[in-house]
Amino acid sequence: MKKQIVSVFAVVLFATFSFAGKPFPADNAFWNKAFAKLAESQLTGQSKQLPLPYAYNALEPSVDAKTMEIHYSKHHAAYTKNMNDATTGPEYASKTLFQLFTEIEKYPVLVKNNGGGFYNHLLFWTLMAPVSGQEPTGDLLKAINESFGSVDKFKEVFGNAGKKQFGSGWAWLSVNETGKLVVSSTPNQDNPLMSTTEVRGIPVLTLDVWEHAYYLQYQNRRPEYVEAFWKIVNWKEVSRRYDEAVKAVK
Ligand code: MN3
Repeated sequence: MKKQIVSVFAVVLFATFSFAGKPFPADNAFWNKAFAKLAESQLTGQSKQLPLPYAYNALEPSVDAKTMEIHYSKHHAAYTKNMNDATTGPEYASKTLFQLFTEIEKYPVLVKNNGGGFYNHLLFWTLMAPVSGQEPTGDLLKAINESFGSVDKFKEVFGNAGKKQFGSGWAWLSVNETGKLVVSSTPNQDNPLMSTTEVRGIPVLTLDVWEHAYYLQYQNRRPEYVEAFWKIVNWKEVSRRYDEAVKAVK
């Protein structure tokens, strides 16, 4: 009996402290604190493209070399230049890119579109690799099973987010404010780091479903492109980002 009272007391105490430390829904202060713990937290509106971590033809046959070349050297380069041009004002000098994202409604749509375009692609390149047959393992695998039931079920949910996104946009797997994995999609160059996005979180996997990402090779067959993506997912990097994100929201 005494033990029961103690454990009930402990649960109430824990619940109180959890609530006090983590208001729901998570606010901008919460996200800014979480984002500051990420490896990419030093990015600003004046950041540069990183070198592509593999050759343009390295992801064939899932993604053809010409698409990779145009996507990286034209599209991503343009988002980067346009972001840099749009963020030269003094109001951007002391802000990181992630700080801008947490109050993105305060800035011109040019900053949102090109800041998103810069970051989303920077992230996307790291999440693919010229490997095949990799699957999620360890804590990431456990979390996927917990949130979706199985890896196959997760792939179906994420794949549908990409296939069904109307027009241009992105599919996302993110760690939300409670540390759980969630799938979502966004239009344009929006992402889950932005205050204007319905499902907020720290992205750990993403897929570009703009036509420029697949049209040369797949034309209107977006579902084929989405299926081919699973052959080149860099699960090691997804795991690293998952571990980092879970620590950041704690
Ligand atoms: Mn793109």
